[in-house]
Amino acid sequence: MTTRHCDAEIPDSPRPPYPLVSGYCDITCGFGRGSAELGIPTANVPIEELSVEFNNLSLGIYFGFAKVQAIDKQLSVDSRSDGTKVEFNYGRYLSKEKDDLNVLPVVLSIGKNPFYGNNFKTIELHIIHKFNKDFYGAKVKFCILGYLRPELDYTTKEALIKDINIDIYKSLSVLSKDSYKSLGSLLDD
Ligand code: ADP
Ligand code: RBF
Ligand code: MG
Repeated sequence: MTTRHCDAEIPDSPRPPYPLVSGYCDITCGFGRGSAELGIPTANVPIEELSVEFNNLSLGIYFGFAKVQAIDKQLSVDSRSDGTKVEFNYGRYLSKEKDDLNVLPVVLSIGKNPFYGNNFKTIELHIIHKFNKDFYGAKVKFCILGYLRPELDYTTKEALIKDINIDIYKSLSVLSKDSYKSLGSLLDD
């Protein structure tokens, strides 16, 4: 497996403060860059909905599991700060048969996206699963099981995409070990 200078050592099983388990959080909209620019969508969750343990974590890239839940609400439209419109469907197209509602592996970015120069922190989840449609307004519950690396600046978009793909590969590899995989049950209701 590729080893990068920035890679943290990942223990054989999660060590405190992990596992950290969230409640169900709202999926809000960001700038829409994840899918459009990187081809890597991220479900953004409001940091205010997370406990102090989550908010005290160092900025960086993490892995764990996530579970999405639809809510029963009428479609609505919200506007991004740049005026573009986003349809909130609250997860009505999520499919149990397609495993969309399962406990799924996730990579998370907690940070200020230095490549884009944000001046505020976001918590974004890229769920490692192919969804057929977006699910703005749905809820997501997740656990963090470990830390991968600090967030970095890049000179090209391609270099960022390459690193995210390594993050995904590494996370899937760790999450397949029994000591990590068994913790998916933390998200059972
Ligand atoms: P935004 O900046 O509004 O968060 P993104 O381009 O990051 O826009 O897209 C995020 C949206 O894409 C999520 O809110 C979710 O509805 C949808 N989505 C589709 N596939 C995934 C996935 N695998 N992981 C996370 N979100 C996904
Ligand atoms: N943004 C950065 O500026 N630097 C990073 O090192 C970085 N790593 C990321 C790793 C993962 C696994 C994910 C899902 C996102 C990462 N991002 C990073 C955030 C990325 O810039 C952001 O998701 C998009 O701008 C869409 O909001
Ligand atoms: Mg996003």
